[in-house]
Amino acid sequence: MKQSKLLMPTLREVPSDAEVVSHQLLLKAGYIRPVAAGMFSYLPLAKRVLNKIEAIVREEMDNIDANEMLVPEVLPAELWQKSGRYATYGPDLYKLKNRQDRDFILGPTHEETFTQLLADDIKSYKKLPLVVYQIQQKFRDENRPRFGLLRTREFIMKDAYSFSADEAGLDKAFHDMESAYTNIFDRLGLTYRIIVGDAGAMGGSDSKEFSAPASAGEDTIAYSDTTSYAANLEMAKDFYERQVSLEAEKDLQSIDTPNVKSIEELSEFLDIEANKLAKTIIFKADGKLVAVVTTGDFEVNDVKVQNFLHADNLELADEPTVEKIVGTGFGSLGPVGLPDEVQILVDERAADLVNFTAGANRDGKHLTNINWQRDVNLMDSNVGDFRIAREGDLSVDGQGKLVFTKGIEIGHIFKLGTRYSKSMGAQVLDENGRQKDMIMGSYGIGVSRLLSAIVEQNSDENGLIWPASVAPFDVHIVPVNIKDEDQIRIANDLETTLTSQGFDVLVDDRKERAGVKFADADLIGLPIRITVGKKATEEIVEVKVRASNTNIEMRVSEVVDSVSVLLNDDK
Ligand code: 9G3
Repeated sequence: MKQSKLLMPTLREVPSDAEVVSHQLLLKAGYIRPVAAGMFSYLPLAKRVLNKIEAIVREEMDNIDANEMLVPEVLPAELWQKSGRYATYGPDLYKLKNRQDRDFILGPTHEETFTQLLADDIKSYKKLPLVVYQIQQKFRDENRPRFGLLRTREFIMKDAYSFSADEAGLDKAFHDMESAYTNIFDRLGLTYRIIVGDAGAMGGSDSKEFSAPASAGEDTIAYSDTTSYAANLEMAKDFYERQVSLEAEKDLQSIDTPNVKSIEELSEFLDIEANKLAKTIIFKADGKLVAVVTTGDFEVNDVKVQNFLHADNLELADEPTVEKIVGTGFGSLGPVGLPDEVQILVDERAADLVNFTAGANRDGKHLTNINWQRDVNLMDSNVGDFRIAREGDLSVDGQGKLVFTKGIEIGHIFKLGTRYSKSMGAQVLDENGRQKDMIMGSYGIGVSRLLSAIVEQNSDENGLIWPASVAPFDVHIVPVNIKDEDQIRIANDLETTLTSQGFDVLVDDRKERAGVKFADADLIGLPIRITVGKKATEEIVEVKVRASNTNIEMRVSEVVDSVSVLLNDDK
């Protein structure tokens, strides 16, 4: 392709709202342009990279006998009313009306769509297992889209769904997907960690997350500094063994704590360590109030709470709601005297507190010498790990300390079970003629997010550095002076020969100074650059490998073989 024909609007400066390297470089190099907050156009260079990423994804999906399909992006609300998610998903779910005033959504994911399709057409276990997938735009009205393609309101996802008649079928699909994902991410040249989803139950897993280390990553990964334990901070567990205290129970006392709201203020006011105080946070889980109690030195982990409750939607209750139901604001909440409608979950560290202090659920008052057995009707089944693990704490495997790092979630695979087959009526007759819910798995890769993840792991101060497997073009031919006959002849001959060898070639035929051409070449980051300059008269050109920044002079006749070697090493 001739660069004079390529839409590649590079920028001198980068807009200040671009905070991470991948966002800055993809804008500067003319790969993406914003249309609205969290919505981007993929310009020709980005589209070429996406095509190559998707081709690799397709190859690996087809290798495990997954069926590529494509379902509508606009979905009837009825489909999500059947699963119950239409009501429980909050503002992230795009909703719209059609001309007959019927309710529709923009699909954020497609468990319901595919499960309904299978439910309608697959009735016998003999037809299972089946794996289907698509590569398609998803829509999530993120509250705070940011970091370019890392968190958007529209994004391209490969979403796959497996349907089987038994657990063994699910385990096989899950295993096949995991190995397909490792092939994909390896071929993309990405560094990544595989994180067991339910980190608590070491060993067996109901989900695995693929996390690419990067400072721009929004996820915090906690890993043990001496073992292979690694978990998303949302799920990470520190080591804790339940204790029984021998301290004698003291009488419950109410104390006036005017204007004492936070744990720090309370700790100061009473001169009691935070780990001896109880912190109470109230959530709305699918509309119901839940109070979660932890010791004052830990934060409540809302993901662990949501998973424990199997809630579709979990959000903090707002203060007016809390005041109406509990009778006090955030600063005086505690486990004693909560209305029966408020379920209480207690972190195990807080459950071991004796004669402890917490809000009295009355403005400006706290209670001291609280003891669980006597003062709170707490069900043992509501005691668990509801805390956010802390860096430096002992890792849950009892070895090593937890270390935190930032990661980009590039893939996530889930054992779903029958949650959707039940609600969508996807059953098959088993070998004994009995109706059985199909057993499902769902498997996602953030395809457009991968663009940014690759850039976050492959760039330098001059610009992008594409691995050969996904580069928009394989070779960048840069004739320095387009008025020089020798240079143009050699450039065109090389383009013809390399193209005939199956390489994608970009020729910078623009009327630009050499400096501009070289800077743009480094910026857009093609793996191999061939500079055709003064030595063209001697049939000598310069080959530059972008990744290692090395320059090699060679005869024109050697170029094609060298390019094959240099690129196939990387492909
Ligand atoms: C929604 C909205 C946002 C969502 C979801 C639903 C995340 C939602 C989880 C998944 C699970 C898997 C198939 C591919 C792999 C991931 N954000 N999730 O279900 F309505 Cl607004 O998407 N889905």
